[in-house]
Amino acid sequence: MKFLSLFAAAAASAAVIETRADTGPMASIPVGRGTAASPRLTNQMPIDGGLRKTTTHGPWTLSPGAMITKFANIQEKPCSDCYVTALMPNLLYEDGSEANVDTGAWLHHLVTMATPGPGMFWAAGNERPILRLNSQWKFGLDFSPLTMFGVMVELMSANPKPMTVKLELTWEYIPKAAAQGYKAAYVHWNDIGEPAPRTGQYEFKALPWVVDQPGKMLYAIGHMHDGGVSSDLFINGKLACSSAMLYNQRPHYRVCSSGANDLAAPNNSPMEWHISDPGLCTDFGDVKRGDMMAYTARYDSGKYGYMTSMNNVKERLMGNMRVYMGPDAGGPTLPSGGSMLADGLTMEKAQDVSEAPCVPGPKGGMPAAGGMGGMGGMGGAPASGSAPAAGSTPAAGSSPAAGGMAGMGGMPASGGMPASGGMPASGGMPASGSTPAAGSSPAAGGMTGMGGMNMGGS
Ligand SMILES: [Cu+2]
Repeated sequence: MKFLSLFAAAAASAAVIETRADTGPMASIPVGRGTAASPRLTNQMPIDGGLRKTTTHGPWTLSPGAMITKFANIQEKPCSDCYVTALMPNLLYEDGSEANVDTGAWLHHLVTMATPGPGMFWAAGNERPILRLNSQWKFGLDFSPLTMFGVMVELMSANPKPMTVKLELTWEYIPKAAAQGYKAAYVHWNDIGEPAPRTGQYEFKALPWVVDQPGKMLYAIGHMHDGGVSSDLFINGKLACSSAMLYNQRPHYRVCSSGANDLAAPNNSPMEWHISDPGLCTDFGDVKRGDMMAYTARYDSGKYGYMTSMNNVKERLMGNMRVYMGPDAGGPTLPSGGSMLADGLTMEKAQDVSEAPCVPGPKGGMPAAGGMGGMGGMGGAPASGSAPAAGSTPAAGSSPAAGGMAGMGGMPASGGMPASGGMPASGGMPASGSTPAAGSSPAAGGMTGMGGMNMGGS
């Protein structure tokens, strides 16, 4: 229960560890192809007359060192009969200030669901990433008047004192009456499950997926745990997006090392290394029915530290990449086709953290006196040819729907989702009825996990 999977398909992906030599972490990938973070939504101008709304969920109180999972069922949704075009999560204290690593507050995981509609359409770790679906083409997540919206959160405290936090979601949406030409986007999850951390440079692969309808790849980001280097997406064997894991790029992530035993600060680094942003890929190509989508999650323990609990125990790893796709065709957002850059948005560049001071964290780290010092050599040997760390057996043949419905059994009866509706069998696919490849849908693991969750209020 300590580490409950909200993301999925752990059982469904027998991750395979292999080395790969075809490309480095950021080799010749242009801007918009995973090297830079998205601007925070609050730093973006709305696109196509999109409206903004903030919803809050919680609050929840955590005792020192606690890890809690909460399901907030039937939450206020941002809009009805609309397309959701952008989203940003954040974790706040009751006074509205940001609750983050520097004060021992982790938004360990977040999963959002909308049904009937896009299903399990969004997730985040403590990197609190941005979703943006209409930077170039007219797509959004379809929220109908019947759509019910729910949130699962997994929160972790590394704070020596009790703390009370709430989730804030900032949305951008377009009412359907004003959304001429818009169509529903869908998401496909690529997932390696939750392998144990290893030493050195190593990688995990998800089971490939065969694209079942043509469309545009609108948006993709990877979710990994600290230690991650990049989430790489391949279409027919060719690298389409390498979502770099970007560390310590925002203030609340720069925590000073608590000493030589701080697993989050390897090689005597004066600062812990925490993922603050995933590099995003936006409007990065078309897919055809029958294309093979594959995913590799790359880790390097010699370069970055690991996510740890309050008592300095390593958390398990994750690697998933959500690829948001727009079925043909949908017109361009901007008359010229446009782009995020053309619309006044700029990708946020990685900052040089070598000059930025760290702040003492809840574990009592000391502020760094000087620069970062050398990162040292790569620790350990590549895990070439090693057996999968997780050793999980693929749930081949098991239907995502089965897991999804089983999971619903754990939901509150009163005010729950309707039995007939439940979570979409397709687990994040659109209501149009297409079915993801067996074994690679998040629905199985994610929804199964819900069955064992501690639900209800705080
Ligand atoms: Cu995770």
